[in-house]
Formats: sequence, structure tokens, C-alpha cells
Amino acid sequence: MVRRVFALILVLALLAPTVMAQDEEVLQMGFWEECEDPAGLPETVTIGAIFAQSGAASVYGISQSQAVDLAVAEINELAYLGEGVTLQVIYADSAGDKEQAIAAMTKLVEEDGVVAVLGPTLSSEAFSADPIAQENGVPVMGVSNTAAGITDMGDFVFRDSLPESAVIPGTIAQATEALSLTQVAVLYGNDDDFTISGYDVFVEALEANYVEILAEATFAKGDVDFSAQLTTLLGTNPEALVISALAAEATQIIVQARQAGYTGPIIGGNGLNSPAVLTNSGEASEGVIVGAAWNIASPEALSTAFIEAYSAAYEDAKPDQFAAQAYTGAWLMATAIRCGDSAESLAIRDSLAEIVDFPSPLGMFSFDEDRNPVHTPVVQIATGGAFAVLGAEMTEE
Ligand code: 1QQ
Repeated sequence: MVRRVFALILVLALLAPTVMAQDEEVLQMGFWEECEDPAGLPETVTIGAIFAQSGAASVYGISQSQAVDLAVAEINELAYLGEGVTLQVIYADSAGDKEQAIAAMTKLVEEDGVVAVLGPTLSSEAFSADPIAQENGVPVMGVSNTAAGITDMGDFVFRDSLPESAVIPGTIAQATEALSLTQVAVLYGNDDDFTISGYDVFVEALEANYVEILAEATFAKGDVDFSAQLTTLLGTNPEALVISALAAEATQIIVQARQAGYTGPIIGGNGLNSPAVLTNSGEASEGVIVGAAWNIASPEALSTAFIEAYSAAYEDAKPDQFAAQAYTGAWLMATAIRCGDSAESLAIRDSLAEIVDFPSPLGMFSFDEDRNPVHTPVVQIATGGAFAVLGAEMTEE
């Protein structure tokens, strides 16, 4: 009897890895069934990735390149493009700068001959660099561009990042209800495509929710002292401060608003989605509300698997929304190559445009007919230095 139990345990122990492997298979990204294993690809398929690896926007860009590296390692290990085919990425640093983004795109497309490009990080960089990809017939997919009009640049331009217009209306509607808002003040950067676009969407959403804008003020990229604007805005006693800013300026605005004695809610756009904003503003970030394409608490199995893989690859680091979008973007690009069974840019473009119902860490993902993403956003609130889902955080209390 004892021996039999022992034998059973041994058999179960031997079976365990298989069962686990099957589980992992279920959690695996990719259109494995939907598209046959490709047979016509060259040994190496080279794409480019333009991310801000230096400068203020590197808080987004470093997450992005790490996530792409992770996705590409998985894609190659699993032979997603077929046995013996390697997906290779050539990275270029755009440094958050339009001119560097143009130089990076020109090099990748015209010298390196990449068949597709991920990035660049900022909308302002994309508006400068993407026309080069479009003119050369090379598909480019933004994984963090949220300004209006990105895909209007042409039929080779895609993005998997929800535009501000798909996120902010829900953020404002939910915040208005949760905080019973009637009057706010707005502060935004007026020299950046993303911050201007976010501002436009905020104004529209506030109007739609009958929230009055008591005062507005502007700043420029690189500003470090916001005391004049904050004095004016906070002097109107707003119930919330709404800001459209990139990470560096957002951090200073949050800190300086608290220093000025403001204790009310701060509502921001995509620029605030880097955890670096919360870390660098410390306790001042408590209660900051920001809409996002992804939250780390997502119950999606593919999201949990992604978080685990990312942490394992990067010394327990937690991924952020920018990593989730970049990881998904690399898988989407590989899926277009797999399903089109071609490493030709035009075929990749056509195949990319057809992707619908792709399970991903962002949830079920599709491109619409304008090559913009379709999936569900989430509203978050900063608590204890991390982003929690707004409704969930309130019920927990
Ligand atoms: C844009 C953004 C930034 C916050 C990207 C990192 O959304 O420039 O479109």
C-alpha cells in the first residue's frame, strides 16, 4: 500500500511539469492556431525600435525597450516565426527629441533596411519621424503615442496606445462622480503635441460633465518652477487641479502644488502614467487620478503572465503601462509577420491592419479601420506610491 502511494506520488510528480507546461501554453501570447507556422520567412527578420533611452522621456523609453527585449526573446524561443527564423531588433535612441527621432527613423529605414518600426516614444517625435516611414512604405507602430491625429499621417502608421480621447472622457466622468466635481483649474504644456492634445480632450470632457474651468495656465517643456501658475490657479479655489504634462514637469507640478498648500485631487493624462512620477513626487502623489490603458492589478491571465516574466527578467522590477503596451506591440508586429508569412513591409502592413481579437496583457485587442487600438481603458488613483484601480481602491477602504 505504502509502496503504491509512493508510486502514485512519483507518477504525479513526473506528470506535474507536463500539466504546468499545458497551463503555460494557455497563458501564451500569439495567434498560434489562427495562423499557420510561416514557411516563407528569411533566417533573420529585422525591425527597428525608436525609444527615448536618454533625457527626460527615458522614464518611458527604458521600460519600453526592456519590454520589447522580453517579447522578442519569447518570440524567438518559441519559434513564433517558424523554426530557424530569428526576429532581430535594432534600437535607436530618440532622446525625446524631434530631430533625433527623425535621424533615428532615417537611419533605420534608409540605411539598416528594417521592415517595420516600433515607436517613437513621444507623439511629438512621431509627428516628425513617422512621415519618413510612410514615404518609404515601412509600417510604424507607436506604442505610447496618445495625441490626436497620429494615424492620420498615413496608412503605414499604426498605434497600440489608446489615444487621450479614448481614455480621458472616462477618467473625467468617473472622477466627477467620485469627487462630486463642479469647478476645476487646468494647467498644461502648450509646446508639445501630446500635452496640447490632452488639454483639448480634458476641456471637452469637463464640458461634457458640466464641470466649470475656473482658470487655465500654461508652461513649456523643461520648465522647473511652476509657482506663478500655481498661485494663479490655486487662488481660484478649484475642487481639483487638472494637468496635461509629461513626467518631468508633472512631477514638479505635483510637488509644488502640495508645497503651496493644495491638498485636493490632481487629475492627469498619460504623461503621469510612469511610476517614476509617483516615486519622484513621493507623498505629494497621494490621490493623483490618471486614466490608463493598463493597470498592474489587471485580472487578465496574459497580464499576470507578462508581469511574472518581466519581473523574472529584470530583477523583480514591476512593469508599467508603457512596458505592457510595448510588449504587446512587439507581439502584434510578430503576429503580422507570422500571419502574413512575409517579411515584406507592405505585406506586414496589410497583415497588421487585419489583426482583431488578439488576446494580450491589455485585454482583448483589435485595430480599428483607422489603425487605432480598440480595448478597454482603466481609471487609476495613486495610493501609497502605486496606481490602484479607482473603483476598487474605494471599495477596499
Ligand atoms: C505621447 C504620450 C507620452 C506620455 C508618451 C510617453 O502619451 O507623447 O503621446
